[in-house]
Amino acid sequence: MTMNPGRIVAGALAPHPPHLVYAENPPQNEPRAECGWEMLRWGYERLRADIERARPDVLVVFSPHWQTYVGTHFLGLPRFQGLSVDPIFPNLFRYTYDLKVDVELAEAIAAAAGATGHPVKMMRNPDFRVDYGTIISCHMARPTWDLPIVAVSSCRSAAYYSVEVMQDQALALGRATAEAIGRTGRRAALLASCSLSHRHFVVEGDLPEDMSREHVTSHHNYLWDMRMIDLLRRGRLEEVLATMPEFVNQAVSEADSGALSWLIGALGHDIAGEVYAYGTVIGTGNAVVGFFPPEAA
Ligand code: 2X7
Ligand code: FE2
Repeated sequence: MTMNPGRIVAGALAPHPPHLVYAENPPQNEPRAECGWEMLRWGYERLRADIERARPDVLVVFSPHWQTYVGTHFLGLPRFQGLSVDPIFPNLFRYTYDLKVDVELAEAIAAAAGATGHPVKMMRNPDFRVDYGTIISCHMARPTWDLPIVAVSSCRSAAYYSVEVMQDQALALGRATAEAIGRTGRRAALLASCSLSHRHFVVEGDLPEDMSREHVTSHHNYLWDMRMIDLLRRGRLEEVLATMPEFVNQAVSEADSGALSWLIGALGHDIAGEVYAYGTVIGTGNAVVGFFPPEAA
């Protein structure tokens, strides 16, 4: 029997402010909200439908909040269950999760990345608490949790080397991800879990979902968000990479985690993004953007 070659059927910039899950009031999350951040949530609804149409059989998510300073780690057991609490916003996110992992694909990506000389490790501790970035991006992209995931950590090399080093590593990891997906015959949807500009207010209102208080922290950051979104919409992904060091420094972007560079490395060529939404969350800039490689149609 021959196996169909796998492919990336969808990619997305899928930010993970806990506020979005809070405002959706899913049964898994304990706190209750009245409303909030509708533009982003309605954008996610449309991304969801387009991902569904692409018929993926696995979600591969790269999260800035699983921080592994020695190399890249991958969830390595078929199931993880627990309670995930946002350390900064425990009032908004206390989420009971029960998720399935595509361990075969995770191991294949780890092997492909490891073969490039990058340190990799499988997380096999059954009590490991999955980070909120992974859970929120997966929840917003696929709230039914009917697909297994592959969760990829961020080794934070922008923090202790430079954005350039981070980006070289993330691009290589992206290429290894695409190669392993091809080899294992998966139809994968990739989620780069990060905000754009990432300076947030340090004081929260009594009612977190009071939208009369919500706006970007500075015009400077807004201009940077628009510059990056313009490149993403026009499919100028090489230019996104070239602009990344300045963007990260100027807008304190959460793309410093490598999530967006990893996605671009995996996509492997320029492709125009569909911008479903842009909105601020406690002052940070967030865009929901989908990429649907034509060769996967
Ligand atoms: O982790 C986050 C984030 N990236 C953006 C906004 C608010 C909270 O948490
Ligand atoms: Fe974050």
